[in-house]
Amino acid sequence: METISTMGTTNVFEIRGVIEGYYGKPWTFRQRCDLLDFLQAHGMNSYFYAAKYDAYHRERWAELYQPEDCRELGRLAEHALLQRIDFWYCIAPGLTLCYSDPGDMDRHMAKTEQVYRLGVRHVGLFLDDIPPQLQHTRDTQRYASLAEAHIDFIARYAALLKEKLPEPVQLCVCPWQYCGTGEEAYITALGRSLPPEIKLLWTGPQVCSKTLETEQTERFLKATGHRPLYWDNYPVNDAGMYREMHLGPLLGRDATLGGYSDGYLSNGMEYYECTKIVLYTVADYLCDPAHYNPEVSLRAALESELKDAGASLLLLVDNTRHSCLQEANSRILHSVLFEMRKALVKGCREEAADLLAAYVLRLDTLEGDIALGRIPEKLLGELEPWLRRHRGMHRVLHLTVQYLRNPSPSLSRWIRDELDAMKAMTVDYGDCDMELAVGEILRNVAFAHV
Ligand code: 14T
Repeated sequence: METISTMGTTNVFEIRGVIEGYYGKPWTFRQRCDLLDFLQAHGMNSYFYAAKYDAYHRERWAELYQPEDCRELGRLAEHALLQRIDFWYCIAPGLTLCYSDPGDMDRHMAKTEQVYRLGVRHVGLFLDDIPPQLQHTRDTQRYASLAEAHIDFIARYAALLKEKLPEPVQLCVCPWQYCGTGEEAYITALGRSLPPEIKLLWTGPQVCSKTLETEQTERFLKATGHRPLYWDNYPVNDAGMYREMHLGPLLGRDATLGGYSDGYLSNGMEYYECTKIVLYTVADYLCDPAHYNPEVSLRAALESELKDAGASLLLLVDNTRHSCLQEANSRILHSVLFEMRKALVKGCREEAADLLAAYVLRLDTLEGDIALGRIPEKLLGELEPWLRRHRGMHRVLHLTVQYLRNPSPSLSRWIRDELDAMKAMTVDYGDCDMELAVGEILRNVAFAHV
């Protein structure tokens, strides 16, 4: 049942939810239950289980779950039902599957039936991130292309779902090619051959798309005969993005997208607590795309999770928001450095020191909040490498204030050592301008006693 206030309007996404589809440590049972509660509380309705590093989802897709895993999956499906969240169990057999082998289809069906018995009524067939060529001679003899093999396998699978399972089961497919325009040969052929009730996942123009636009969606529909079910690769930070922490709000998704797609799923980060912060903004967008305000939503998210400490954590968040959605990082720090440079150009060193000191004071407040236990340990644990970088920056800026007020060669050396130590840290952090600004100061501010 639809409960959100935007019910009836055309731009609401039908499927609204989260996909656990990243490469990395899967979320725990407790985190997944917490997520299901969160989804329900925030107007979303779907959870896609596609944990790349659950061996039984991908590598050992052909094997059935052991009884203990089964119990846990069953409890999860039950919890989802209780919260009225559709639980989509996704299987990714493409690494080894022989499409034309009846034995492989049997194994695939047996796995489906295993989760069906646990209460699953929504399944995904995932064919992403697999070799682009058919791997088995049997298949190359039978099919002219990967698309043809996929079309045939999906059609037979869909028929078996209807034939063998007493209750209806919804099916979605993640195609081998999951991004672009929709006009590429593989996806056009696949889309056109599948009936519209089989949903097609799509990440937009890129794997991690900077924008998702209604026009792109219409083009996709025209080419494939399907409305895309958006798999949005945000905030996910796996693969080449592992140095980044994506705490920025959702950006760049058209307000009218919901009326032109089958739904929207956000792919999470393995850092569950951090993911949740971003999901507040995703939920705000999904519930009322036309009035979504990213910055307001982000502040509200931090406040809901952290109460008063939210405002101080915003300082760290501000430096960890670089992603495919947005190159710019560190709005707050940038404006401080900008004002400081203006003061220095005028020759007002005291004014520059005061401006920076005010920022350092805010950083002190964050440390105070941490010391007082106002920021949950779970969140701090996930943020550890980024927090370490943040603290390095804090030390440098603190010393720079002192240096501006009372420069000395030893202080200069100390600051340079701290900056060098930070270079060894392997996280992306939005304060590179800080290094430049501090470097300038060290070069340009004369020592009083020289
Ligand atoms: F199927 C998809 F829609 C999809 O996005 N697949 C994976 C996904 O599991 C992963 O979390 C995401 C973000 O890295 O991108 C896809 O995986 C890739 C794609 C690449 F182009 C991993 C590495 C790549 F170079």
